[in-house]
Amino acid sequence: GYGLVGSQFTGDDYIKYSSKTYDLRETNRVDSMFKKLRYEPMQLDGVIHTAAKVGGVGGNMKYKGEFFYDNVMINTNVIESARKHNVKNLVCFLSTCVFPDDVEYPLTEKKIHLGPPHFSNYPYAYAKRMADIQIRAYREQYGLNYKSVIPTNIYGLNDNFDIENGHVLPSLIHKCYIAREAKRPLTIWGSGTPLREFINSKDIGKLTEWVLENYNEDEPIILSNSEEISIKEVVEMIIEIMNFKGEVKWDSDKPDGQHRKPSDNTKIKHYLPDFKFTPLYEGLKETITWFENNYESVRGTKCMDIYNYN
Ligand code: GFB
Repeated sequence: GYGLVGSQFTGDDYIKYSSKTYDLRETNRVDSMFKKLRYEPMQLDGVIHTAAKVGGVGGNMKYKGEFFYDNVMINTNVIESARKHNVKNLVCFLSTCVFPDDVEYPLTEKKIHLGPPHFSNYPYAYAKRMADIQIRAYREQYGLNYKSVIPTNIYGLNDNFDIENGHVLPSLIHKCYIAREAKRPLTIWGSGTPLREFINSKDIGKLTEWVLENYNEDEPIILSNSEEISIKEVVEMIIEIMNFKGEVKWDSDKPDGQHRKPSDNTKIKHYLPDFKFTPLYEGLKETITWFENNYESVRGTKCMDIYNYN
């Protein structure tokens, strides 16, 4: 409830728990959580399940076993315990990395299982695909209004800015901050040619609330603005916003990950034709301002002494 996505759901309408209180990999702890919810004063209308072991291409390639086990246990426990405790409505998060690496573009909701995912994050991708299977099975057997969303790369406030294991935008913002403060070169991973779609966590919050209240289909729904940008172009945006004047280096020993994952947002645009996605430049400016104003308390900034970063 307090991470990149969960922190978007605030106010008296929500009861939120953090992984420090309930380790969702432990079945009995998840059951205790749902039992506790029974004694809360408010009617439980539904569950937005945002918990996951997540990371960028670096974390996914380094911790393949953990990414598989943790996410399979978290999702299996939450979906099964919600059912056992009579929860009727649940939204689960997949990711655009679940799609096959070799499939006809654009990526639509029907193509999830049409081939193996990219080697850089297959454990995480398969774990997320199993949540899709579990939800379809529970809808058929129990008639539950459980569904899943497929967000593209999410960025925003309260993200994990760890340089080694974080996603690309928070990692680059953090590295650019260090390079600027320590007057050192800014090193970018890979070739810069891969393409990504980025969606602001505020938009994900609004779209997910709509899905909880209005969407009830077996098939997941993609949440994306379907606007691709190259890593190189997004680096230029970050450098401009952060007023970095130093040298930029490219580390070709680091992975490019998937070359692209162009998602088709026809379905969400059909339901919400007037939804306005946050422009990337505006979203990055807000995220960078927040990061610089909160540096000491931001997740992932304790990973190093900024003046010893090379
Ligand atoms: O967000 P990211 O790490 O993961 O983006 P994916 C990786 C892309 O950004 C690669 C480039 O093309 C990298 O070469 N990049 C450049 C960097 N500099 C950096 C850097 O300093 N840090 C990082 N992390 N990347 C993830 C999946 O894939 O997408 C997850 O692994 C999840 O499971 C997430 O699905 C949404 O976009 O490649």
